[in-house]
Amino acid sequence: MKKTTLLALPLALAMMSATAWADSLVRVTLIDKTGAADGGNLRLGMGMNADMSKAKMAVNANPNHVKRGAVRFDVTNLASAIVHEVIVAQISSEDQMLPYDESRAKVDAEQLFTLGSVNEIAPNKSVSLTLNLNPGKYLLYCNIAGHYMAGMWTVVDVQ
Ligand SMILES: [Cu+2]
Repeated sequence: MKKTTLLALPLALAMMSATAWADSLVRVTLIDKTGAADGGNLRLGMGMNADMSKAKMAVNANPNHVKRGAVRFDVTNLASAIVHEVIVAQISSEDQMLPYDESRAKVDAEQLFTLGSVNEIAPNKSVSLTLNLNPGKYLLYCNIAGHYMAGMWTVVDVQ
């Protein structure tokens, strides 16, 4: 009995720290309205003054303002059939246009300051990512071909 208690305590502490470690929690949901990646002609990238109500796909972050420190992103793919991903990159402004490779229909991620990512999130799956963030603006986007221009990005402000 005593041995069980001694073994269970470190495990309980480890589980607590895994969930309580972050200073802030951002719930991120990935959605698509079409059920198919047909957003090829959309031009809904950041800094393009696009009408985001036309977005076929989206990254939603709640809240989108957090304090500096360890920020945990709980990412859930709410799409019915499409695999998505989330890449976190620091940006200087929400008005900037991102480097974009038209032939691949992807953001040129190598030109961005990427801090982390969660790749290949299957429909109805959740993945967590914790990053230590300084004050600034952080782009969350999906770089599966066509998804970014279909509207799959958002910006989180860290203060
Ligand atoms: Cu996507």
